[in-house]
Amino acid sequence: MSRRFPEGFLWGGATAANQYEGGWKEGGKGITVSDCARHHLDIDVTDYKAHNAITTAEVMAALESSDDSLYPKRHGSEGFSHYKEDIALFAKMGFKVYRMSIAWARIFPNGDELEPNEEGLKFYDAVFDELAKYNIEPLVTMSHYEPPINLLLNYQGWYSREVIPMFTRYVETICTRYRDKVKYWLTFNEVDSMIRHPYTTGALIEDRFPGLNFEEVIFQAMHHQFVASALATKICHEIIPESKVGCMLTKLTYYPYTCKPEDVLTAQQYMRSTYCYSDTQVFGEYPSYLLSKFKNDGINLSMEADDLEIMKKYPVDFVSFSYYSSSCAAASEEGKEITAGNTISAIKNPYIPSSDWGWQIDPIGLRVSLVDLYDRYRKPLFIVENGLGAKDELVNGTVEDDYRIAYFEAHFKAMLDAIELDGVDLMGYTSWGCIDIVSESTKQMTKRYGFIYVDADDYGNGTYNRYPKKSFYWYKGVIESNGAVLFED
Ligand code: BGP
Repeated sequence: MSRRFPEGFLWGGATAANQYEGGWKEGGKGITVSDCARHHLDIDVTDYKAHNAITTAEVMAALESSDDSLYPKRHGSEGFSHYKEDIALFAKMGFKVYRMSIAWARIFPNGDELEPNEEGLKFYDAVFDELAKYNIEPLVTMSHYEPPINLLLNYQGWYSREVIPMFTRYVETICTRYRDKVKYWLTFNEVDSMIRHPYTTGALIEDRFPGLNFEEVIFQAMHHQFVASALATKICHEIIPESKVGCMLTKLTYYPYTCKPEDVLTAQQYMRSTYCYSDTQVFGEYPSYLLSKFKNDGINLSMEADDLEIMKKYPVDFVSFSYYSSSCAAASEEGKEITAGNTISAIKNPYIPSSDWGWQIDPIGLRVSLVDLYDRYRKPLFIVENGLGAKDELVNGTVEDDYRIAYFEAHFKAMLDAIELDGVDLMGYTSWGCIDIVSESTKQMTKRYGFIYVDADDYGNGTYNRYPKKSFYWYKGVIESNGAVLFED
């Protein structure tokens, strides 16, 4: 009997409203931070920090600009008008689950309204009804880099405490409206990414906090998201008793560059610097080592009396995460080659290959990550982002993306090893960018992840026609055989 994944394994794919939908002003939607993030195609694609840097002046210029070619997330993959066609293609691949996000600004355009935008609610009703036609289960991210820009302009982003009740009003609205259509939810996408791109995740720009310790501002904003995430979990369980709510972390995996003890210690410290956020959402309290960091770095969070009680009372049901690549860590980076990863720059591992964007390809690292997370949390896991951003070429209406098939094949085998050999409880898998969408970091359309090619360039030019790639048919075979095809000669 050839190997296969467990019965009921949730195979699928993932997008996010800010990178997929476009229609940035349609259906009553408000403007989001992502709509004001322009691309910088002249900057080295491995320079993550530069691609995510932004100032208030640049936001104001974006709000004035009608040149959408500079702001790729305004059109994304034009999913707002193509979603029915796309969902039919997902169904053709056999998707069991589809991870997507609801754009907060479609429901509350400025975030602070008391009444929701009915047109926005209707749009997602239609999306969920389309998914239901094909028995595809939605897995919905409540916040995926889509804070309304109003929260930055007229509040202090997530640093403002009053954003918590705005968010819980949004959560109450969508859980009530979609109580019969959605049972799998994620609260914040990569809550830890607030540290590495505070604008995208928390609507924070340093120049708006003169005289303040910006690191403290970021952790205060993250505290508000932790409270909001716990309240969202509470609300979701109350309105949809059978719901499962997950946290979502950027699974960065670091190897010691050498067996020198100081390199091993550095790698351990780097791993803790991401685990501390999922620890907080899974165990419902700040881990001692994060509290030590706060104390040692002079970070003083202001909390209300029942914040910690709320966080403790409403931990998540499962742990979801993104995994793309692994990196190396060493006590000193002196003389070592640096490369990029998801939201980071790090020491390059000389033993493994890299993508065209410098992200290192390491399927064994996915198994290492699954074992680490399952041993740490003993909660069901869900891989909600994984994939290869590559320069695809459309020839005769398809893309011969054997490189992407090789990436997925190796990662799927590592996943099954983790399940069968390491005892990991893995609920499902949604590949990132199951259809070509705008990159979060470089805002490029040409950093393609999809099983489906979208005819559009980095400036928004193109027909936006969809073309299944070679990997589209390969993934269809994987899903219908529940992975058995991976082990046939
Ligand atoms: C993660 C985000 C996704 C996606 C992914 C790939 O951090 O959750 O939104 O963008 O990174 O990164 P990129 O799009 O920069 O290639």
